[in-house]
Formats: sequence, C-alpha cells, structure tokens
Amino acid sequence: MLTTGGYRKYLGFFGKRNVGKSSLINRLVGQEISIVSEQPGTTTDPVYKSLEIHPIGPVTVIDTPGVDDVGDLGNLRVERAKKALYKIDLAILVVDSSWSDYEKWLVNSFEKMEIPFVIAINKSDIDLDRSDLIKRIEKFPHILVSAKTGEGIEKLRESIIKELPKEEEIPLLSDLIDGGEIVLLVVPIDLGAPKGKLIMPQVEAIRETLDREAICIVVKERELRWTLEKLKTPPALVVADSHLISRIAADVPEEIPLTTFSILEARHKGDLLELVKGVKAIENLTPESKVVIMEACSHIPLVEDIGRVKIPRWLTNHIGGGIEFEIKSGKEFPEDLENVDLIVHCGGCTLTRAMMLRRLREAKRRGIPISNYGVVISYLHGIINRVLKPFPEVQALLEETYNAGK
Ligand SMILES: Nc1nc2c(ncn2[C@@H]2O[C@H](COP(=O)(O)OP(=O)(O)OP(=O)(O)O)[C@@H](O)[C@H]2O)c(=O)[nH]1
Ligand SMILES: [Mg+2]
Repeated sequence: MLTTGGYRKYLGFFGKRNVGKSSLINRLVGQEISIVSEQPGTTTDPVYKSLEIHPIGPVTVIDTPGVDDVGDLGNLRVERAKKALYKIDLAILVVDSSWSDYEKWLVNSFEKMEIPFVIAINKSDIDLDRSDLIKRIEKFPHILVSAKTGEGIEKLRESIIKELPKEEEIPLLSDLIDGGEIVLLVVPIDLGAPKGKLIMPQVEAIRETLDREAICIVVKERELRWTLEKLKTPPALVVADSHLISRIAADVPEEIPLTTFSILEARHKGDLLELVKGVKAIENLTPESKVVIMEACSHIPLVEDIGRVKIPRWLTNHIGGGIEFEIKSGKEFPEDLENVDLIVHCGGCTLTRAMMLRRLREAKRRGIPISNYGVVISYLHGIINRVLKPFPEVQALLEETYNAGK
C-alpha cells in the first residue's frame, strides 16, 4: 500500500464555480464538511478542515471559493484562493467539461510554485462532450470522477497519494562520520545555557554519534585547543555553537571538518541549500530594506537576544544602517509579508521538519529569500565557506545555482 509518512498534508481544491469542489471533498472524506448547492458561488471563504483520510493520514483540506473566469482575477475570491496556494502540498483542480483561462492560470501557478496537482474531471455521471478538455490536459495526471455516484473516487485517492511529495529523513550528523571516528562537540556553558541540562541539538548529536558506534567528546570552548592537542587521531568532525564560531575556527586546524549545530539543524529540520541561498540576499539589502525576524515560539526575549538584538545589530553594521526590522513570532506563518526583502528564521527547535519545510515553501512561493539565525551568523562572521565544507553537495549545488543565474 502507498503511504505518505506521518506528517499532516494540506490539500487544496480549486476550480470554477459550481464544478463540484465541495461535493467532491465531502465524498472523498465521507463527511459533509462543506456546503453544496446548485447556486454558483456557494463557498465564499476558504474552508479549512483537519481530518484523517485513509490511508493518507492526517490531512487539512482547503475548499476554495470558485472563480468564473480570468476576468475575476484580482478580486477578493481569487485573492483568497491564491493564499491557499502558499500553504498546500498538493492541489486538486476540479473541472467539468471546459478549460478556460482560469484553469490555465491555475496550472501555470501550480507549475511556477512547484505544487504537484491532480485534475479531477467531475460529473462523469452526466453525458458531456469532454474531448476538447481531455486533449488539453492529457499530459497532466487526471481522473474522471463523479461526486454524485462515487465513480472514480478511489482512483482519485490513489492519485493523490501518488502525487503527494514524500517525506525524506535527514540525520543530524550520522551520515558525516564513520563508526570508530571521533566527533568533538564544543558546548558553551554560559548564561544562555539551561541550568543542569544540555540543549536538544547537543543531546541529539551525542545520541547519533553513539548510534553510529563512533566516539563523542564533549568539551567547553576553553578546553578545545587542549583537547585537540591531546588527541592522537584528529576528530572527523567538530561541531560548535554559531555565536562562538569565529573564536573556535581559530582553534581548529583548517584540515579538520568544522560546522555548527545550527547548520546541522538547518539540514536535519529544513533545507540547508535554500537557507544558504537565502543568505546571499544580504548583499542586496540597502538602508531602505525590510528584514523580518521570524521566531517559531514566543519565548521571553533575553537581554542580548540573538534574534531581536544581535542579528539586527550585525546586519545593520554589515549594511550600514537604516534597515527596518520586524519581529514575527508564533506557530502560524504570517500572511502580511509585503515588501519584505529577507526573512531570518530561528532554528525552529519547537518545529517538526514538515513544519519547517512548509515555512520555507511559503517564503519561496512568495519569492522572499529566507535564511536562519545560524547560517546568517556564520555568513556575517565570514566563516560560511568553512562551516559548509562538510557538505560538498550543498556547495556544489550552490555554485551551480549561481552559475545558472549569471
Ligand atoms: N450530476 C452531478 N452533479 C454534481 C456532481 N458534483 C456536484 N454536483 C452538483 O453541482 C452543484 C454544485 O456543487 P458544489 O459542490 O456546490 O460546487 P462548488 O464547486 O463547490 O461550487 P462553488 O462553491 O459555488 O464554487 C450542486 O448542485 C451539486 O449537487 C456530480 O458529480 N454529478
Ligand atoms: Mg463550494
């Protein structure tokens, strides 16, 4: 059986008015979650409903208002449908027998925003001339269905599962080392460190090293140089905190791979390449730019808070003043991101990988560069190339991206 992994998927239903979007959703989920009527324009606001769809798992279904033609573009209904596009993992485009500029615009948007989609040709119980439509959509995944009789619904379900992006698990560091090798973790015990505890990435790094049957050595920054001198075999990897990285890089010989907990987390939880691409936007910032600092949790800010104080200060010094900073915190990805030139996201320790990837996608679809605290700090300290060395594939892709953009 095909399954899609454990995280919540967002499915968006789109299409013209009265094609049967709401009816199809109700049929697919086996519940009356959306109002159906023969009156076109029944659904006026997107309807969000979270539920389990067997065997897809936890899903949030978004029923969007229908739009009659492309002349409607720019009106409120389209704007609402458009917002749903940022969020979804997969789109279901519902059509009857016609293919208008609106459907073309939707498919165009799906392709541009890299949203996988399935076309559901609804009302198969009615005899309609669909030959022209089929010719136009041949190359896309499409299923003939009837919300009324249930015909094709199982096929649609299978197609949804097939097209949904699959989850990929990326370890924190175990793929960077071999059994028997040494991993050296440099852990600051300062005012920011929780009393009597190590923080999550440090604990995970220890656990993964042990699972790999490698050797984990944990030191504070003061003991680093001495430890390196004592070791007969140099470590296969040194991992340090971003905010100490310049000092630590000076103590670790160039030939020893060095990275930061944030870089490891960025890869483990999100998409390191996207976050590194985002950091390049710093060079396009001007004193008129707007930067959003995005925190996934609403913690009580520390006096020298990394996101609220230090990063704005370093960025301001780098650009030479004038940048407008805005702090956005909370689990929801904010909607009002007009004229934002860069998002600097926190490490996302309270988020799952799926949640982080969704946030990256939402930024990407809005065309806003996004990076994170750790990557930005390493960049602003001139150490990004060094800490990315253990990830030749990211460096290679990055070079490719830049060469293609030239
Ligand atoms: N014969 C037939 N009628 C259908 C089918 N699916 C929906 N309908 C009818 O089509 C009409 C519109 O259905 P809705 O589900 O409200 O359509 P919608 O796309 O959500 O419409 P809006 O919310 O106005 O955009 C209703 O009268 C439904 O009973 C189908 O498979 N066959
Ligand atoms: Mg509807």
